Amino acid sequence: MLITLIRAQNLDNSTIINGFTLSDALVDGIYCFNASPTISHNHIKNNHWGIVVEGRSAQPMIKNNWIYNNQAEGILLDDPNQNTIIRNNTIVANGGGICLETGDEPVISNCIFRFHPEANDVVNCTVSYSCLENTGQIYNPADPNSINRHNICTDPNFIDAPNHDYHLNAVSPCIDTGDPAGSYDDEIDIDVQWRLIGELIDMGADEYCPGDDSNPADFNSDGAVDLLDYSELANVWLLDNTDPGWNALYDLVANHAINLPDLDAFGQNWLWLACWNNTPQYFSSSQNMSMGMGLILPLKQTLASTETSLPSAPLTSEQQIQLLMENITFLEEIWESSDDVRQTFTPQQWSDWLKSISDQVLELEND
Ligand SMILES: [Ca+2]
Ligand SMILES: [Ca+2]
Ligand SMILES: [Ca+2]
Ligand SMILES: [Ca+2]
Repeated sequence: MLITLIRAQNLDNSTIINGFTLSDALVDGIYCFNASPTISHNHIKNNHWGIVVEGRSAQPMIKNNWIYNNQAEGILLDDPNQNTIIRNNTIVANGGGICLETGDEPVISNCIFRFHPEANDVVNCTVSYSCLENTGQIYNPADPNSINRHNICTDPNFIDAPNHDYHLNAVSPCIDTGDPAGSYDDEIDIDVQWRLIGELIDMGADEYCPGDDSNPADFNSDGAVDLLDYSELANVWLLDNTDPGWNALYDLVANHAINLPDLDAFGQNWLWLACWNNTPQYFSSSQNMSMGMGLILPLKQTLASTETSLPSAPLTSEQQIQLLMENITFLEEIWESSDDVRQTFTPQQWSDWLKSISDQVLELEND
């Protein structure tokens, strides 16, 4: 067994200690001495201390960690810099939560403290926008300002605390009760989900992800409705339930056939992203965004004409032909304009898709 798992000493703020499980150290999970790393998205458990911060000449940022089951404090502060920031950590079932041994208070907010000897949640320092068991941080007559710190003292409603699953369940009072004035741009939670789902940031390291985590048009279940799904739809285009290869997955508007109502339904979910998906596979970078926007518009415009008329009133043959021709133009344009499309699909796949549509146009014209 190691005494200290990570020793961060005299490091500047370019160091990031991210994504580790740090467990079973005889002394410290992380010992941070006069160093300013960002410590984020770690599971720090079963050590003597979780994190020890010491020294006035540095300012670590400790956020979005689960810190639990450590024998002594989750975080011990020994004469830290007052600009040390500790926020959005879930600090649970340790000998204590955060203890300031000596020195100035750091800034502590948006944390959850639970299952500690009650007086040990937070010792010698104050917290704000946090969930505690220790009522002294909620309103302390000797400290009238305590009421302005927006702390709460209720069960955080973890999904499964006995098995160390400290995600928030749907009724958690920690949802949307973090500090509204904080800056959380581009931040992710312990699950690599976006922060700021819902109205406000949540307390603790988990941002609660509501029901918007799946979509029937996300055929490949990667958390995004994009060209990859469009391609799957293309592969089954115009099949009905008597055809080999029929799969009801694609029959979004259930009529035992994959046809225009399904394309319409697909278009309405176009570019949907699951709340857990912060890395959409297809439109991941800003350079792709312009292409994404280019895609949204023609598809939506193309499909808009069907929105009010499908599925209740069938389109006339002329309307169907027009819709299909617009789709062909749209697909030709994105093939020409996008390197990404050409790298993702073979010319054969793309022309098969186009041909299947133009075949349908011919069929309609011959009727
Ligand atoms: Ca939220
Ligand atoms: Ca989450
Ligand atoms: Ca998908
Ligand atoms: Ca259908």
